[in-house]
Amino acid sequence: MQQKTPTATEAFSEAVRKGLTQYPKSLPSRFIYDARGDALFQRIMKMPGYYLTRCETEIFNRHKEAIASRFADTGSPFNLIELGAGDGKKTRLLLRELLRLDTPFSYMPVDISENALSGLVATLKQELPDLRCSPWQGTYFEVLREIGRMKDQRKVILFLGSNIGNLLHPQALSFLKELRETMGREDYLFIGFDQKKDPATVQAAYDDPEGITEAFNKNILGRINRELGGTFDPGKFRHWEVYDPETGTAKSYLVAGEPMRVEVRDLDLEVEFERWETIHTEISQKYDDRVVEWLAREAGLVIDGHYADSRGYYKDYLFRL
Ligand code: AVI
Repeated sequence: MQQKTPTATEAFSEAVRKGLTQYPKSLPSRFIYDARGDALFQRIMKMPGYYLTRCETEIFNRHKEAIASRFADTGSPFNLIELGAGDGKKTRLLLRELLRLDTPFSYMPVDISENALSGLVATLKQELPDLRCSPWQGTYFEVLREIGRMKDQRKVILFLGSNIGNLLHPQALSFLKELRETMGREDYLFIGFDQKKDPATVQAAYDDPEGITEAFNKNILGRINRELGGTFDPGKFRHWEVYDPETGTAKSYLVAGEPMRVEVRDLDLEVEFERWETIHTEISQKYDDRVVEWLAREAGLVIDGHYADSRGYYKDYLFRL
């Protein structure tokens, strides 16, 4: 029997119930992203301390010819599938370069947000009228199933922005293994991995003085209030960021500043908080070559090249079977 895919509200409800009734409490970071969360993340990407986006843009500016010619190196047509395409700003640098080459390709931006996709398609129509573009709206899980059916067509899969860093190593590994299952001998996987660096630089990227990251983190509470009848007072929680330079893991928490009882009416749930009790909301993993090599080996992939920014803050790796 085929399992029914839960609706977005069911998945959110399930995660909130599970996360707030366990000890220590936690909520999955993917639920930070509704329209407000998306807008806050756009502001984060422009913050002076949030170096990740600028580093990947620098990599694309510096290496776009080399990267595009690797994608097109077999000379056969391919589908360029971007997981979590968002506004596709950085990718446009590569798309422009790919259009200059002779190899035909189709761009398939994938995103969970219909809003983000329609904005992206409109921009691409204007800026790159010759581009063949077939957007897909869906979760990574649904999309992986579809990609798996495209065995006869060559693929280059993009997963940019160090989005992989929001997954724990075991989750990242199973995601890589699932991607590997969809790949053929001539396919590539191109992934951005934020690198280990001065701990103060990482800390500052996730704890800005303006409080934009704090608002982003607290949006998960706002979303519970808006969508599930929650009674959280986000002002009573503190945004707390911890970076462990040994493991390379940056962890975001919301810390209760006083004891409280919160209701989530639609779930018929009452949650107690003691003073200083935490909700763990996000990890942002930082990597080095050794860890990326380990992930690749465990997933049955080979690293076939990598591209770094001038400071070595960030790397995009090219994987194949
Ligand atoms: C989307 N993701 C890669 C961001 C990151 O750096 O982990 C999300 C983010 N969280 C706080 N600031 C940015």
